[in-house]
Amino acid sequence: MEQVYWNPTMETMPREQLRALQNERLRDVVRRVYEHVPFYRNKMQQLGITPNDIHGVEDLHLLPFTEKQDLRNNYPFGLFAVPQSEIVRIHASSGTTGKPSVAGYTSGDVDRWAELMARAMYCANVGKSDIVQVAYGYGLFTGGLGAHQGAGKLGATVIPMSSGNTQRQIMMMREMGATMLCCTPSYATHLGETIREMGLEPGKDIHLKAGCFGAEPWTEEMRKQIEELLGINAYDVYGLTEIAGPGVGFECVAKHGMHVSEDHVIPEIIDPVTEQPLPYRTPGELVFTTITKEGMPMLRYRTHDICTLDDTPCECGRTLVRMGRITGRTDDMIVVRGVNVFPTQIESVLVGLEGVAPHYLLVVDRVHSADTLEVQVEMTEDMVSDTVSHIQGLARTIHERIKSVVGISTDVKLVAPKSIPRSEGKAKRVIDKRKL
Ligand code: DLL
Repeated sequence: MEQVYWNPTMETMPREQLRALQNERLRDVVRRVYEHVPFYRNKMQQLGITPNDIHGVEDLHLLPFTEKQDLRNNYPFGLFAVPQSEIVRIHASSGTTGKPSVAGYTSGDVDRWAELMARAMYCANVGKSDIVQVAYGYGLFTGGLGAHQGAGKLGATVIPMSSGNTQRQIMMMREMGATMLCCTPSYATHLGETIREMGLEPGKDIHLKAGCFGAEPWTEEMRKQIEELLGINAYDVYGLTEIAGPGVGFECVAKHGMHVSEDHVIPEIIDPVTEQPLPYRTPGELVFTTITKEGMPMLRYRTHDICTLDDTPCECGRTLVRMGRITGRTDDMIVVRGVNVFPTQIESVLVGLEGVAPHYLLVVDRVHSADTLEVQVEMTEDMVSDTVSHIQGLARTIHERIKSVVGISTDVKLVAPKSIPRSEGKAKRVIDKRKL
């Protein structure tokens, strides 16, 4: 039988056996941070617990949470569990305010992360004979190097493009015959549109067959759009600097949620307000405990990403739980006239609709003490030359559909093609003028 798993032992381990492994690794990491990270020792002492109280996953709820702010307070190396001389790599995620959060990786951490990303890419059918174009940014952001290491582990040929320089990306993709693309979904859309504008045809001029896209929320509608534009299979991949980078969650052929490599991390879903763990298939905030990281282990790290976890068996045969698509972040949510709105809800309405391009921007403001939400969406070239009444009709349709999804009236503004800035990395979907 054709091997469909990069690491069959770990990816299909019976759950009881996996639980035993997690218990052992959890006890080990709790002991390590207690001994080597004053922040965790203090937190545990405040809670009146010692490593002896943690026998396994059933005791996870006793452990303290870790917040992004804790990383900032201990900036830059305060949460490292090993001497700095053992750290071989630093990554950081750019915060909009204050200090970035810094993560340090030992050589073993880098290897394990490459393993996670190799699992993800292998799922997308990438192997030794593939040519992987990495168009995530290289640098402190984990996307570029994360995808690079994963492809390297599979023995694939890597084109380390980094993000941006779209014409050059397409030239390389075409001339090198890239078969796999790694970048943000918003940049994949931009690349796909530019390929079409250049008169190039996927399948004939461009030989991509798959893509691993992540680093920002995206919808099923956006997936279809990208698959059509590039003629590929598009897979979702999830990760975050504090835990490992891309590869923490990865989609299989079923494309029904991302498997979490539970031999390296323990995921939980909690109610973001009460902080109580929630059962499988209930949406809430995703929390991770790393159980194999050496450099900067994290206990119950609050991601602020919203999704569900599902332990029902997957048709691919992996026993690892699946996390659903990220529908938003608790801090991405915009509250307009008391109603919670996530950009992905609006995206699901807009993308794929006849007459509009998959580029949009939400502008929130407060006028005469009332919140307003303007939804700017680009028209296609065809639509621009259509009649005024058709354009108005399209705006009305969008308005009604958004209203039925989010429950509030918005100002829909159809804007000229290419007027919304394109992103090469994570797209900016919201401008909240109330916060300026
Ligand atoms: O974005 C790591 C990454 C790179 C993941 C490339 C996937 C591909 P950070 O910059 O630390 O790390 O940002 C992490 O990005 O908490 C989510 O809010 C968001 N995010 C990451 N992947 C996804 C995804 C990288 N597949 C933050 N869907 C996370 C939705 C995602 N949001």
